[in-house]
Amino acid sequence: QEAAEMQSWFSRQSAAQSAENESFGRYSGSNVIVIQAEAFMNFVVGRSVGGQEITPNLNALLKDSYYFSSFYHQTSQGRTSDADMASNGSLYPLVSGSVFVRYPGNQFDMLPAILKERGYSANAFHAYEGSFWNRQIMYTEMGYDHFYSKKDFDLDEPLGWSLGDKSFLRQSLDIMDEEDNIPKPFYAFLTTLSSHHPYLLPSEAQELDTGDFDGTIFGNYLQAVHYTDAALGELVEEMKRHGLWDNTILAFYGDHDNSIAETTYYEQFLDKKLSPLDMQQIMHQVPLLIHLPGGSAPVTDANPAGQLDLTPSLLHLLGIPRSPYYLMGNDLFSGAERLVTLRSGAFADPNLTYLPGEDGQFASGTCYSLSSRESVDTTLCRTGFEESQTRLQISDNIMKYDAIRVLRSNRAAGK
Ligand code: GP9
Repeated sequence: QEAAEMQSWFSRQSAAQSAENESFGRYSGSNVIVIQAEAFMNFVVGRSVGGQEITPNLNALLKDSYYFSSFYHQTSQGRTSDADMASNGSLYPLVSGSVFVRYPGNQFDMLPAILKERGYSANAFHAYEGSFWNRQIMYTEMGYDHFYSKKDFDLDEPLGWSLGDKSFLRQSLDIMDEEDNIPKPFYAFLTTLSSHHPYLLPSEAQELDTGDFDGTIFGNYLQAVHYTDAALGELVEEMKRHGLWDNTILAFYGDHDNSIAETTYYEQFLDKKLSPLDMQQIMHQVPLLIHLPGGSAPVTDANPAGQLDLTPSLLHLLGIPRSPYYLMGNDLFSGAERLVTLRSGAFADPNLTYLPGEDGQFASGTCYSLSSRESVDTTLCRTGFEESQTRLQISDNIMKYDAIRVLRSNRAAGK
């Protein structure tokens, strides 16, 4: 694509996906805490096993939060790092490899850097080796003041690969709340780890009775998600204790699926037969919760949304116009209709979902109506397919040609 074509796509998207409505800037100056939760999928939300809620804390928070119940992870081979890139940089993952590893030196418009321009401090927290997914380097490029990695935490709750999420979140909040460390307002990005494959928690941390799933990887997964949910509940209590609850936007979302692809587990858990469309949605949807300072009436937004939408949406709440930035996602608070594209070329809009076939050619895919959940004439999905291909191509060119650098310099030169 020519730079001019890319620029005009961004200008169109920015105009379509922003609105200076009543929520624009309503939370201007608030702190922002974003929690990216490992393998935390949407199908567990509001569900129970053996009469026990799997995510009681998330369920309770939803009572005064926004809940995006058809929120897609948009990751590919770069897994957790792709989720981070999509959410903080509003760009797609690569077909192969991770942007964090392959293109850390490119120019991007990243949420931490944007907020720093507005007087925020910005810090990343993840209790694992700093070099994993090239975070140590990428986080500097992204504009964070500091990346608190494994070496910065007291390993007082060893669990799985590293520190348990309960201690991780508690210690992160203690760090965040020391004014000398982190001036306010702040942006904090936290990546959890305890619910990582293969989901084996020590027996004392297993609090669910998973019944027939006991001893299976699926049962272990439910235990792990339940543990992370408990860690979230403790974090909320700590935020209240630290006086951070009423002046902070809290966003919580899952990074990607759990890699457990056997349909039978989900059929048994949900007690119904599942279609290919059902399975695609289960494997690609993660929850997004946004709790606003002071809380809100509960809002469930069931229209498709995705990780690329996080940064434009947070900017909206903070009253920061997106127009100067090269962000591809939707603004979830603009009221505009949304298209959500996955790396595979699958997409969802409010009416249709397209699932590509083996060869990726348009005609071999299947187009579904979301109201009937039946397949419909494939040509109904052509416009969404073509626009999705355009988006993926633009994102790929941004990576390959460091195109945001070019677009910025063209703009500075008045071209
Ligand atoms: C490790 C963690 C896991 O630091 O983020 O990443 P994943 O294996 O899920 O991509």
